[in-house]
Amino acid sequence: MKTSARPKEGLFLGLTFGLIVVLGTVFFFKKWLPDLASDRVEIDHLFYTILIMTGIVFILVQGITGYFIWRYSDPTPERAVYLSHSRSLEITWTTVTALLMLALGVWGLSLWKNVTTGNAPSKALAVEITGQQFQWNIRYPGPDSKFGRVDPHLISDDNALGLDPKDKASKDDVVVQDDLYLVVNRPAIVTLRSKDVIHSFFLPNFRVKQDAVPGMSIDTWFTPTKIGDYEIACAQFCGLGHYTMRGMVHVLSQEQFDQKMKELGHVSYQHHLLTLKGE
Ligand SMILES: [Cu+2]
Repeated sequence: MKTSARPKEGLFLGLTFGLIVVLGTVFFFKKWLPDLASDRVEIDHLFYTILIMTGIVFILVQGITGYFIWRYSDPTPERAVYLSHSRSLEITWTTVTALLMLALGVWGLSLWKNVTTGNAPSKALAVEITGQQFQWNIRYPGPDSKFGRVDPHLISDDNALGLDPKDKASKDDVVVQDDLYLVVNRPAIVTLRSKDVIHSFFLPNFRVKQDAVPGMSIDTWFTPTKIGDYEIACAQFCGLGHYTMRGMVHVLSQEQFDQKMKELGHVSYQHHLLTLKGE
């Protein structure tokens, strides 16, 4: 005859796992990514594929665990079936998991190759971005489409990148802080560098995140697809002012962009250099 009641622990733990299932389901359906403004839609596909796969497994495992805790906390002698092992079950879950991981790995690697070393179209807009505590120095090659020479010895408050005023190609380079101008539907190749510590160039709306490492030049490319203003964040803790290391991407039409470059050509550091030299 059944006399003893189910112990409180079983009920409590069972309900706790039930709560995890409820919360897991709520978070599963939340909006995970900000509005997409670039051509990197495949990153979203990969992200949501992984989220759906792991989300379903997570919710199932927590739910079944909670149910078993509750079910077998019943002190009436109903024993669970003892299973030492099952070869076919083990082979199945190992193979299926391995194949899924392999597929995700191959997909992820080919995607990564495309956004980092993949060939950007030749009409791409070239921009060089140098991280510095705590700002983004953004350099455009100017009308000659050539980045001029820089020399670390020439770095000063007025010349953040050490542009060499004796180099012709440097003269028309445009350097601005924290405002990145790009052209809608025109691929952009960003070359990332750093003057001091590791920073991370993060454009949430563009699905772009790439470290800027001292001593290295790292390229990444993407195509903005929507006109508008978007955030640039530093995603690598880089010092006390890290939280202030914030900029904006302004996606413009080609005409607006050309106009902007003209304006900036007159206020950039390059202009200061020429003024200093009395030219
Ligand atoms: Cu930083």
